[in-house]
Amino acid sequence: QTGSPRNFPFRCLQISSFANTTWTRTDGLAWLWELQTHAWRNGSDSIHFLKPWSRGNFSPQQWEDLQHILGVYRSSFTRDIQEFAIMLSKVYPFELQLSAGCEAYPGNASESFLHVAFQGTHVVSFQGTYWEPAPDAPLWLNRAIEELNKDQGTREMVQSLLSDTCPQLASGLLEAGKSELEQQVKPKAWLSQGPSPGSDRLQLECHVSGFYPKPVWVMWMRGEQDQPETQRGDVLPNADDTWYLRVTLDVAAGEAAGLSCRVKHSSLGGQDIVLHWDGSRSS
Ligand code: J81
Repeated sequence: QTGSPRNFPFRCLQISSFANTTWTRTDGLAWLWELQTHAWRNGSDSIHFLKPWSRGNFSPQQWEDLQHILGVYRSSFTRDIQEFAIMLSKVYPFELQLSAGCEAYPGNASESFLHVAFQGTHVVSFQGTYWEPAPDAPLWLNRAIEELNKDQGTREMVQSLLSDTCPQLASGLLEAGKSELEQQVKPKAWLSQGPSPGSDRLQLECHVSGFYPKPVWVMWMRGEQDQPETQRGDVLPNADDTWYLRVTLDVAAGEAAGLSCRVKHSSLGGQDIVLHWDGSRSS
């Protein structure tokens, strides 16, 4: 894999809650691949940098300008949605989520996207130069989309943010944060006994934590044999940009001896971690 160009998408998420006609809040966050780079809390005038390299290659003036555009956008968005809610008789409370971003490819190419979800379902996207309904969007949305498309100034701004600003920010972030993005952090692993799944049965737990990047392989084994009944949890985030995974196996109490947990991760360079279940702990 070394030497081959890797792509790291840059994603911005906006979460807007409309509780009733007067109470709303909007929060924003941005991620480069697995790392959160920015946070924009409701009511805050400025976008918070979460990494020393979150400025990318933007000048202070470029950040000023971007923050100004986004500040105007946030209050206009809230007002627009409240007006749409009246026009379309939408019942409070409701949630809107925006997901926008881009990915820069070698040779100045890039791809961008902007999707909007209403109550968790994708309803609108920005495609090229227009707002468009999602394939199964409800019909009532067409009136909102018609209104949105009348605003040529906003369409031009969205287009320029997606096709110029986003890739420029993303490639600057990529350059500045490359070593952190490409770092390898080794997992630690430990075993424990979970709640008993039944009489004479044991739940063996293998915990793996502190690794980066996210892809990891963890299996309960008997010798060289994978145990297919191994149950894998979700890979969960730690607070320090590393990951955690718990993998369990239910076995008859008499069969726990001889089992081991094997961990493969890119940081280990082929030196898998192997932990053996201590038969004395379960007797
Ligand atoms: C309940 C219904 C749900 C329907 C789903 C709606 C999806 C909404 C998506 N729309 C938006 O995100 C845009 C919201 C704001 C926009 O409509 C404009 O009000 C706002 C201000 O526009 C005015 O000033 C601009 C200059 O500041 C231009 O002159 C414009 O012509 C004029 O109308 N527009 C902006 O703030 C532009 C920036 C958009 C950035 C979008 C990033 C996601």
